[in-house]
Amino acid sequence: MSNNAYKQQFLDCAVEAQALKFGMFTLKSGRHSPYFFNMGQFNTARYLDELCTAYAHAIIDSGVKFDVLFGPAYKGIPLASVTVTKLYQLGGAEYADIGYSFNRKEKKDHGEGGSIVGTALKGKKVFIIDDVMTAGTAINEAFDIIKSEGGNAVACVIALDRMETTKDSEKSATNAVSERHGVPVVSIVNFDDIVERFRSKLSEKQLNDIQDYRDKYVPSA
Ligand code: OMP
Repeated sequence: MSNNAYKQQFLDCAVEAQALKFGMFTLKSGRHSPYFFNMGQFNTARYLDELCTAYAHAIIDSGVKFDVLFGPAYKGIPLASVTVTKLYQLGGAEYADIGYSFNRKEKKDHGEGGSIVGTALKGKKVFIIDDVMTAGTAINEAFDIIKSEGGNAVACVIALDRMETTKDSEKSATNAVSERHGVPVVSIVNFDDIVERFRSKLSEKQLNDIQDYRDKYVPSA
């Protein structure tokens, strides 16, 4: 599938699933956004299949070699599990032995103990899979977990790069995270892809709100 085709298919599915909505939403950062992306809406067999197919395309396109796909709890758990099988289906033998894992939110002190379920991260090249990046707070926690487990984070993939500045710098969060950890941050789509795809369907007011938001929070390239 061409690069553009899987992105468009993913965006159309996001609107159909009501994962992508236009309106006014308050973000974790306190910013008031004219759109919101809710990964939890990909909650049927077909939606999850479409979502993880798009993730697998983005990971394959990145060309990064890795051992384990790691999805931080809770939202990352189905993402890592389903995407790793999609990688095998789409990418073939090269992905047959890729592991997957996720962290426990509560540490277990009986049985084998430990805070990771699935493939251990120690000494492994780890690809992080997560939902959305706004200011980069959530993803930084995932890098900390991998480090504390002795793993080596080599890249991360998100469904949506909102292209926004972090709280404390003028750079986009994706650039800041990429520089801070020395790894590529890839996404299925970004803010620009959303606006381009739905421009003709949005009202003038919505487009103005989007432009205002961009002026405030999205650094010029
Ligand atoms: P940062 O931690 O600031 O990068 O924000 C990312 C997190 O915010 C995601 O993991 C979500 O919990 C939440 N979020 C969304 O899910 N969708 C959005 O469109 C925007 C946010 C957000 O609050 O910024």
